[in-house]
Order: sequence, then structure tokens, then C-alpha cells
Amino acid sequence: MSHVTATYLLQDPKGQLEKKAEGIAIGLTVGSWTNLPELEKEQLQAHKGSVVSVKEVPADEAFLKANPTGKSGLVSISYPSENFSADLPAILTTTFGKLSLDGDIKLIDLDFSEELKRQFPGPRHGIEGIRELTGVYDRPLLMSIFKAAIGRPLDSLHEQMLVQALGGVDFVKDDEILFENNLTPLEQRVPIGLAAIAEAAMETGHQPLYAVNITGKTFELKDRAKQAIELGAPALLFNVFAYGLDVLQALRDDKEIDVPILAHPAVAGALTMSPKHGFSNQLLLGKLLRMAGADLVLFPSPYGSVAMDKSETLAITEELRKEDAQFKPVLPVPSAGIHPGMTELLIRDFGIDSVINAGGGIHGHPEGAAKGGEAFRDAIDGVVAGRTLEETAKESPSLQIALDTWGYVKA
Ligand code: 1AE
Repeated sequence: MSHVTATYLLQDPKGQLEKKAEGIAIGLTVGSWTNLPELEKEQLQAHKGSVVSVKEVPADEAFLKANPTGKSGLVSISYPSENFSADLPAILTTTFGKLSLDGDIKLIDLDFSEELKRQFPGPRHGIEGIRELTGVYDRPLLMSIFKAAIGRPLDSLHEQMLVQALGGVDFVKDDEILFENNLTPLEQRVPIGLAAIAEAAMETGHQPLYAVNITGKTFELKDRAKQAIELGAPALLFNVFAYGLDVLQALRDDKEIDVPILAHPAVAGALTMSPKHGFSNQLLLGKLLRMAGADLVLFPSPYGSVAMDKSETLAITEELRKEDAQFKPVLPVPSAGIHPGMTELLIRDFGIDSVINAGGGIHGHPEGAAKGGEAFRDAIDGVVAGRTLEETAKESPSLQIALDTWGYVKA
């Protein structure tokens, strides 16, 4: 039978974990059970949620102090797919709708039966597709973020794009806070950005993919994405959590929107960062973004300005890349506060099939963004060839300057 099994981390002040689990399984499905007549039970059997497992885990001290009989547990409940349509809004409302508001409870995982999983698209391109599009196969990709884009006119955008592309990056992405605006509207931003990339490619022979931020009201997004693609946008950036996972899936499902989609984690922290509430990072930024169709997923690295716990970043990465018969693997993009001195650490922790992504760590290079990109490219090539950053910097003045500026974070 097709189903989804939800695993929750919860705290029950009364310490009755089994009873709590049974209450959820019944309450979120058939509503009541024990007092129903036999005939009704028979009719509703296929719709009834069932408790799969209950495992007590150590409760936190503050909770135990306030609730001496309280217990904390990992509870798994299976919901039959007869109860919901095969879309994430229905599945999330079933498994974590009202329940998300009911005390200390965090949704850790959703396990989909194969039949249900087949209703989701997964990434269109995945890692292999991105490698083909960029022509880069043997090293982590390098992405640069537009900085200082707000309030700047098109000629500034052209200049910034040119220097980023000259540095040899593989992707340039809009800043996630760049929305439709009068100074750099999409219809002018895309051709001017692409012209700057072509100009740089005459010199470098290397052509980064420009990921254009798709913004606006939900029902305008598809048209805006198609407009960007018609203008030549080779990739799209999407603030998925400001809209919802199903909106990402709608973009992915549209055959005309056939370029890679980069999922930005803006707003996700509000949904994942509490240890007692919301979703696990692994589920939201890993499994569900992959199912809904992201090709690249940005998340805070463990080392930078907006740090995420290392175990969480590795769990997201595992979800994005693990072997799956249906979904292509996704490129993890550990981000925020990344500079060239972290390259060894990033490659050790996230491997070759990842993207090194920097804004300030490229634009803030004392000799400009082109040298910032160059420093990263040299650092990446050096690490992949088995050299330390110090050794590589002896032959790369731009990397040496980057290490002098930001330091060397040794693996
Ligand atoms: C987690 C997303 C990081 C991001 O979008 C961003 O703009 C980072 O900028 P920097 O590299 O910290 O300057």
C-alpha cells in the first residue's frame, strides 16, 4: 500500500509516548477509533494512520525540570496515501499541519513509498547535467554572487559581471535580494549580463552560467522564468522558501523551463533552526528540495559568517547526492562567508561534486573580483592536485594576497 511515514522528535510532558503517538496517528487520519462500530472500522481501515515505532531518547534538562515525568521520543507514523493527493502541500498538511503547532515537535524525516515517490520529478539536470553544461568534470565548481547590486544601474551590473567572469568562475548568481526593479529590470539585466560574459570569454575561453533571480508574485513566476530563458538565461535562482516547495515543483514540471534551478535557503532558517520545532535541515533542504526539482541547493557552510552545524550540512549533502533509482543527484552549495583560505576544508568535507560559492570572498579581494575568482580557481586546482594552499600560493600571487587578507583555515 502506498504511504508516507513521518518521523517526529517530540516531547510529551506526561511521558506517555505510545499514547501520544497513537493519538497523532488517529487524530491526523480517521479522527477517532476505539469507540467506532465494527462496520465503520472496516470502512475506515484503509485510511487509518498507524504507529510504526516509538523510541525514547534523552530529554533536555530544562524540559525535565519543568516536567519531571516527561519523556522525549522519536516517533514514526505511517499515513496511507488514500488520505491525500500526491503533492507536497497535501502531504505536509497531513503529516505536519496542525501538529506543527502542537507543543514541542519537530519533523525529522518523511519516508515515501516508491509508488508515491514516482509522482515527483526530482532535478531535471542533476550533477551530471550541470557538468555537461559547464564543461567542468574534475573539480568542484566555483560560483560568484553579485554583491552591491541594489540601487546600482545597468553599467555597474555589466562591470561587475565582467570582472566576475574574468576570474574564471563557473556560475554567477544574482543576489537573492535583487528583485524586479527599475534600475536593472530582467529584460535588460539578462542581455547585459550575457554580453559581459561573452566579452570575458573572448579573453578567458571560459563561459560561466548566469543564474537569474526569478521573483515577483507566485502566479507571475512561470512567465518571468520563461521570459528570462527566452532572453538567454542559462540558469535560474529561486527563493523557494518564500514561496513554497510546490512552487519550485511547478517551475521544474514546466517543460519550457528547462534550465538548472538553484534553490536559495532564504527564510528556511525560520523553519529549521529550532531544535524542538519545524523541519530538520536534512529533510527540508535535502530530501524535499531534491524531490521538488532543485539542481543545486545552497545552505550555510559550517565555517562562514552564517554557520550551520557541520553534522547538519553533511546530512543535507548526503540527502542531495545519495544513490537513488529515481532522482538525479543534486549539487550541494555550502555558502556564506566563504573565502579562498577555506578551499581545502570545503573540498575535504563536501568533495569534488560540490560548488564553492562566495560573494564577499571574491568581491573583497584587495585587487578586485577578477583576482578573487582567480585566487579561488588556483586554490581549487591546487587542492585537487594534492598541494597545500601555501604551496599553491607560491605560484599564485592572487591566492597569496587572499590568504594574507582572510587567512588559511587548515583542514
Ligand atoms: C547561504 C546563502 C549565502 C548567500 O546567499 C550569500 O549571499 C553569501 O554571501 P557571502 O559569500 O557571505 O558574501
